[in-house]
Amino acid sequence: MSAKNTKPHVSRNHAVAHPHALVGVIMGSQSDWETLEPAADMLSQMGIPHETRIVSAHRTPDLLFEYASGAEDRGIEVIIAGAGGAAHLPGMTASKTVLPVLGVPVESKALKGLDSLLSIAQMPGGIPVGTLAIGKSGAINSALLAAAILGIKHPHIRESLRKFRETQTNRVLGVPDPSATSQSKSKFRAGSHFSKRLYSKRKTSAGKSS
Ligand code: RP5
Repeated sequence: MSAKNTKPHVSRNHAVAHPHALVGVIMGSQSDWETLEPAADMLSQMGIPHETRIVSAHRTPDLLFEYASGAEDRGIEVIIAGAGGAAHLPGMTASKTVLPVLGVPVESKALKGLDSLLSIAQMPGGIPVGTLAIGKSGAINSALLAAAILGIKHPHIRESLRKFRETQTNRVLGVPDPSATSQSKSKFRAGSHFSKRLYSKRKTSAGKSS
């Protein structure tokens, strides 16, 4: 991409494009941002250029078509699409591009996201959407899966992912005792006080019997 062409492109439908984004994170509503923000945070943490946009399958269908059909030409390599309820955004996006589309079911108020999950996962044969878990776990994993996909072509992204996984493993191995976490520290202290009393009782009775 030339230096001249680094300004965000704004179409007549206001689809603002990040000039170097490899991942497009789209969502059906502003209300989905809370769920999708961890995906954007994880992409930032992995050093993956991305853009975030509200694109609604139902409220802005023309924008959805424009975004999905133009993403490949703009250099986007993976699309993460989050939506809730009758969640048609990931599937419709997938129908307009051959880029991999990762769907994040947003937890809906009425059905706790089961509606979103089924709407995204139950695609007809021929148009796949890689469907993640409901809510923030799914959003985080969508970014990690995007990193794995991008890592095939971009070795530095694969190494970022490897580093993330190593750090995560070491963090878990570093605290093998669940009672040592901050939440259970008070219990631990109480337990240790109790143990001390018990120990001194035993010592006393042991002393008596000897
Ligand atoms: C879907 O409808 C969106 O993805 C969102 O999860 C849900 C509710 O949208 P709002 O009514 O909060 O804008 O299209």
